[in-house]
Amino acid sequence: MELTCLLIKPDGVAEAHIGHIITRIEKEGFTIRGLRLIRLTRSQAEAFYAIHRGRAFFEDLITYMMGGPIVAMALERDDAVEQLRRVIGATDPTEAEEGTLRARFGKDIGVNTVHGSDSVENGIRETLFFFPVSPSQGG
Ligand code: IDP
Ligand code: MG
Repeated sequence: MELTCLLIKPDGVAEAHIGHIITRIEKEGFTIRGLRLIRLTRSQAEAFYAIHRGRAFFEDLITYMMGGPIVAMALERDDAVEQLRRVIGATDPTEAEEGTLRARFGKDIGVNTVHGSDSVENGIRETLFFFPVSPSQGG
């Protein structure tokens, strides 16, 4: 079993897609080990996306992620990282496969509704970021 981190970004929460996304995640065989609604501070958003500091889109990304509450989830299943990336689709919604969450709800390469961890290591790091005790204890 593997852990990965799913975020429903501010547009997904504001446009009332939480229920759809959770239903899809459950249908895809993920077990929700942690779940919380949180509004990120600037320092939290910058820490979560520290790897992108210095990129041209960094400031827009931070402003977007601070713009409203998000839903963070710790998800478990076999091959969780790769399977979640399959469900969310490509970063740019216009390039995301039909049926993926980003193809359905994403606006553009910046405002793309959901986040999924990109490696097993980041799956652990990112779930610990939101659920510092233990996701399996309900965060
Ligand atoms: P990912 O979310 O598919 O893993 P990353 O390259 O890790 O994509 O980028 C993190 C987030 O930064 C993206 O989901 C998107 O919100 C934003 N982003 C990435 N590339 C661009 C860009 O070229 N322009 C604007 N925003 C971007
Ligand atoms: Mg990424």
